[in-house]
Amino acid sequence: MRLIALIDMDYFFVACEELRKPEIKTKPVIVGADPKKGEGRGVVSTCNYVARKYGIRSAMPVSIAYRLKKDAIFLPVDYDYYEEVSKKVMDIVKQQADKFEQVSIDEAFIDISNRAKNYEEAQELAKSLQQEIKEKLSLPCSIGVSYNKLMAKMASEGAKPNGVKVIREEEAKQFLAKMPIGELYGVGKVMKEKLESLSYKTIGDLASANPVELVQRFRTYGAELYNYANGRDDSEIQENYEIKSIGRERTFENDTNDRYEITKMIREISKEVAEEVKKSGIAFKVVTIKMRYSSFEEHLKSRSLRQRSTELDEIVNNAIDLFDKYAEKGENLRKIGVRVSNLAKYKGQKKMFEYA
Ligand code: TTP
Ligand code: MG
Repeated sequence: MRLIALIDMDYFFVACEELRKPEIKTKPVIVGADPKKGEGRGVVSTCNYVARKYGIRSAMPVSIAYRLKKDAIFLPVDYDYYEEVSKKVMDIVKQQADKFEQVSIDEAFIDISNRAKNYEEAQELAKSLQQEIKEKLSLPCSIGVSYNKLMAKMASEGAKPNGVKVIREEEAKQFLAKMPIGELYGVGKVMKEKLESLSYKTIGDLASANPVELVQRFRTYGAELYNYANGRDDSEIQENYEIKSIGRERTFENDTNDRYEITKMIREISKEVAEEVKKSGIAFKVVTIKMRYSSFEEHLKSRSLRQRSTELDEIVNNAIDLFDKYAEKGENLRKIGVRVSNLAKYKGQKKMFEYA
């Protein structure tokens, strides 16, 4: 029998901060953009459960978080540190797995079918893994256990915080039926609204829909949605999932040294790169531009950012800066490319239907 677990760390970025600043543990803590006394423009990356009591949530504008709790502790994102902690967590998790797939900085699927014979044994394994992470690293996590990745993920949501939840195959449909459609794995905000406007309000509504209609409407996503709503997911644990870089390049219609035209092209291709970055839920540390001249000579210039980013502006500004600094002035360019690398996953693919 197939047994899959999803380990998801609780309020991860803040939990990491609490490790090195234990005195903040009992206070509302937010990691994210600088609130600048309510004028800040960025968002909350995450917050601890004390802060969640005031209604503060991930992805909320930090200005609103500030309004909800002015004297909360606001800390900047220190991605490199969280990644160090994440490596330690994942090293422990890997040891308990037949197969291991890290899906974001704080989440991993493991296949435990050869280590547990049934749901009871799988639950014991999950509890002891949770205990081991707590003892060795003083970090809380939640673990979902089920018969496929989809349901393990759904179970982990139900296990939060600091719990272990098992969903047996025979319980799955009932577990899903009453849940709002937005809770289904893979359904983001846009898809949620689309589905609701078609009167699919609960996962159960979708589970009993006509699959042919869903496919007509949403192509292959329709079939996947239907399967998910019914608790079906055959996808395997993908070991060593890794993309090394994301980039685009384009050849000019006519070779050019016109700064306006070149920076316009840089903006265009950066936008495509940023879209792909968002879609894959990764953050990058290095921005590179490639300049190929009419002579076919090729120059690559890179810049390493102080912190990992997911932002279009960071790509565009650095790419244009690199161009201004390093381009051979007066030489015609034949082709230009923009690439980001030194990537790390920071989010699961909860929004994969957003792009349907
Ligand atoms: P999550 O596992 O979604 O959130 P969490 O670990 O903070 O909280 P929970 O207890 O509910 O699991 O995301 C993991 C980390 O990814 C999170 O600590 C911060 C980061 N993150 C963002 O930067 N932006 C976001 O919108 C989300 C959801 C997470
Ligand atoms: Mg988490």
